[in-house]
Amino acid sequence: MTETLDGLRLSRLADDDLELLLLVRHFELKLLELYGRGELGGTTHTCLGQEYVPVALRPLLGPADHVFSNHRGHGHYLARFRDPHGLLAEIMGRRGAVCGGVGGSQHIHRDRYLSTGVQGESMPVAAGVALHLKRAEPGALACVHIGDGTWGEGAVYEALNLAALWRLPLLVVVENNGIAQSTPTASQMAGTVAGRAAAFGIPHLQVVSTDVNEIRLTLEEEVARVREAGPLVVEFVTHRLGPHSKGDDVRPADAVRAARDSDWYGRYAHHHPEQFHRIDGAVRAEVQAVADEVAARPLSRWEAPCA
Ligand SMILES: Cc1ncc(C[n+]2csc(CCOP(=O)(O)OP(=O)(O)O)c2C)c(N)n1
Ligand SMILES: [Mg+2]
Repeated sequence: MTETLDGLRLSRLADDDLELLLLVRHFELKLLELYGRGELGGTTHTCLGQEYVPVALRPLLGPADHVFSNHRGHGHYLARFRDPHGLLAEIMGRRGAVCGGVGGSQHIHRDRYLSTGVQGESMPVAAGVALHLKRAEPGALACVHIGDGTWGEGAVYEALNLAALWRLPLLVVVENNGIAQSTPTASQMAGTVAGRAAAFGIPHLQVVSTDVNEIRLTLEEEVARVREAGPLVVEFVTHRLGPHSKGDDVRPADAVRAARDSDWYGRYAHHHPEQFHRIDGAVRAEVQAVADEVAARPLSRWEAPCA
């Protein structure tokens, strides 16, 4: 799959999709701002630049499907639940937190959604859940998000092996942003993600586009096939716009510039200015209101296991 002819044009989205994209963008920017002011503790990894991945996948996944997220998971959570209050409360340790404030940014459990900060941990867990789904709830799938650097974890291959052997309904979404913390992918990965999937006989699809409509069209049938036929690796070629977590961006200036040039945000504003500015302003105000309201809440208390 390649970009459309002018290389950068983005098709017009439904208002609802654009709202979600912008919700994730402004939520993440707000987190970095709150950190900068010392109002958040712990750590956080923003998905700035990668927001379109879970937004594109959203209508392709149903309530019976499980989503396994990683350390860069705020967009995955917001695309699933549209719950910025619960997530920010979790990160800030305030009342109304999704997991009582003990999970923080990286460890969230809600219904059929689970995230982990331990790289690679989710792959065998997702494969196990996919096995259960195949037996008990045929038609449902397990979707697991991992980064390019996580292909350095052995657990990934144990899970791929069994997923292929047992034809498990496992959708592996690789967000290949070309870097793992401070190590460029080219410096640590021999071969390719495609080659590694092929070694297990698992189909692989590479997505270069950042156009949500186009991505959905490409993936719709492929994801449907996972439900019946077995695993699929979808590799998004994407960019990390921000630092790895907070102030730890050690990339050379040209790498940061290349990431910014690929960003959907400015391009969408350029191509669809009226819709963009109308919704962008509203979502900025919404996120500010969420931050004000959540920051004013009392501290969270651990009372019962999270949902
Ligand atoms: C098992 C394990 N080792 C190391 C870390 C520390 N760590 C957190 S994120 C990260 C890099 C992950 O890179 P990638 O998979 O490409 O995801 P990205 O951060 O680029 O989204 C590392 C080394 C960890 N969380 N878990
Ligand atoms: Mg990476």
